Amino acid sequence: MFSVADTHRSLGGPNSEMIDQIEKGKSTLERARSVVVLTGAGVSAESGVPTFRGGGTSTVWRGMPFEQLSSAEMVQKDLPLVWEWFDYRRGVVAGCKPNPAHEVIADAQRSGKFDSFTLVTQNIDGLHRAAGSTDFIELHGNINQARCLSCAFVQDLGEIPDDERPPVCPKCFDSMRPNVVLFGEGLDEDDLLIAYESAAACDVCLVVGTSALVYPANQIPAIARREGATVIEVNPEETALTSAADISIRGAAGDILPKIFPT
Ligand code: BJW
Repeated sequence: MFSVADTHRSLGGPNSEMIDQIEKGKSTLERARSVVVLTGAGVSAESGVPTFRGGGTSTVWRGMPFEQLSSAEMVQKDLPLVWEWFDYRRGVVAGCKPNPAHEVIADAQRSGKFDSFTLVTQNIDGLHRAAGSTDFIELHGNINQARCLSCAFVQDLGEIPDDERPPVCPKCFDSMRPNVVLFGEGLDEDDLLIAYESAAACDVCLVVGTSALVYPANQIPAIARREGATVIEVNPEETALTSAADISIRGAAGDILPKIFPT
């Protein structure tokens, strides 16, 4: 006699442990009142946006590791190169559409099923917004904006000619940089505080598609768990968070999220 899990296994589908984890994730979210969702690059992988790490590799562009390109030091050293790197990435993202993971998260927030729903993303790609999410925290900024090095004025890149690099601030005429948070830079304190407070108050923290290596975003699930929340991880690979997650689902975000969110 074969079980459903055996049949899935023989067809190369999810095994019984994975089915069990999906069921646990689903029932936990069905009971949840207050949810925090933390997303990383993996949530956009099925849309065609490359991740930074994962699969044993780390992004390199023109022979340089991304940690060097996406750093506060590089803004000081070579701002035009930083713009080339982000314009290249903007070109990649421009051809990408939200996938079922972004869509399910937006639906869940709109559904009114939860008393509180906070979406916190480390992604700068704008795909949560494109999927219809409206009220969320972009912890690491937005690839489609520039920010003045002097007065911090923020402008949409759609309003700036593509060949004006670095863009010139319309307020104080200093140079502008991409409005993203690079290695060695602090995050917006208000955003971080809201993310931490939401994590401390939630009953479920769902962590999707992040290696959980980057501080301080990786403190969000730790805070949630310390304050008694159930932490669910969705990722095809084991991560720095896996051993501390209550429920760990090995799989792609676009496949798993539609299976675990209440409809
Ligand atoms: C799928 C999937 C699918 C694939 N479905 N999943 C030493 C120790 C501790 C901390 C530090 C340290 N030295 C320096 C620091 C601090 C530093 C840090 O954390 N470094 C660590 C890497 C060591 N942090 C900072 O500098 C932060 N600022 C700060 O801490 O200020 C105070 C301070 C300053 C200096 C020293 C000490 C303190 C700022 C961090 C800003 C990060 N910015 C970046 C770049 C943004 C701009 C850009 O895009 O270029 O943000 S770095 C990069 O990593 C990007 C991401 O948002 C971030 C997180 O990556 P994420 O999202 O987790 O992606 P990946 O690629 O890592 O993982 C993808 C995952 O998806 C994988 O697990 C896959 O398996 C999975 N996946 N397909 C679901 N279909």
